[in-house]
Amino acid sequence: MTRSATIPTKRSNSTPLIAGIVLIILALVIAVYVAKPGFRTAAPAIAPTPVATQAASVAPPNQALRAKETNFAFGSISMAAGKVSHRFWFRNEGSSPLSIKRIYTSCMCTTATFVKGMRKVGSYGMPGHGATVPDVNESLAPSEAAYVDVVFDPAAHGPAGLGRTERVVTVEPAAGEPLQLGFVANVTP
Ligand SMILES: [Cu+2]
Repeated sequence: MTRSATIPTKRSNSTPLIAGIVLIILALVIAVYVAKPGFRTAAPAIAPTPVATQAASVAPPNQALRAKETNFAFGSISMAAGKVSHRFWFRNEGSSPLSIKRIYTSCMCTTATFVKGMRKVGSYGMPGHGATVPDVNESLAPSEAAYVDVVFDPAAHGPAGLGRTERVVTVEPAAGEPLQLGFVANVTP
């Protein structure tokens, strides 16, 4: 009787202590995980969504040209397997026609072709080194959508291009802020 009485007393004394320790460890684990620099980049499937949401809420209300997504992750791609492509949709959310003035890329390994319905214009590359990128001068009616087909050649830089690679395609309307469409890839041999 005396024994069985002391055991429950011990248990009930140590239970809050154990629970406290477990909570502290749990908090530390969460803190370390969130503070890790790789926390965001380690999850490419999740990363585009917050970025896109942020861009939409930060954009000024008079910004008519809106992209469906402003970031895309190819994941791991192989130089040997050749070029990869991704389609970035955007649309004129304003109430008047909008003109796409220019489209250009941040590097020569990346090209972008403007496509609206059956019409294809481009492809456009990186400006500079005496090379001027010709104007697009395509218009979008209110609510009209179009896309750019972005092609990335992971072998363009040779072995120097291995590893994490980020590129940006800029779609410049005649008025308003340019659209920045980014992608990331991990280039393997
Ligand atoms: Cu490049």
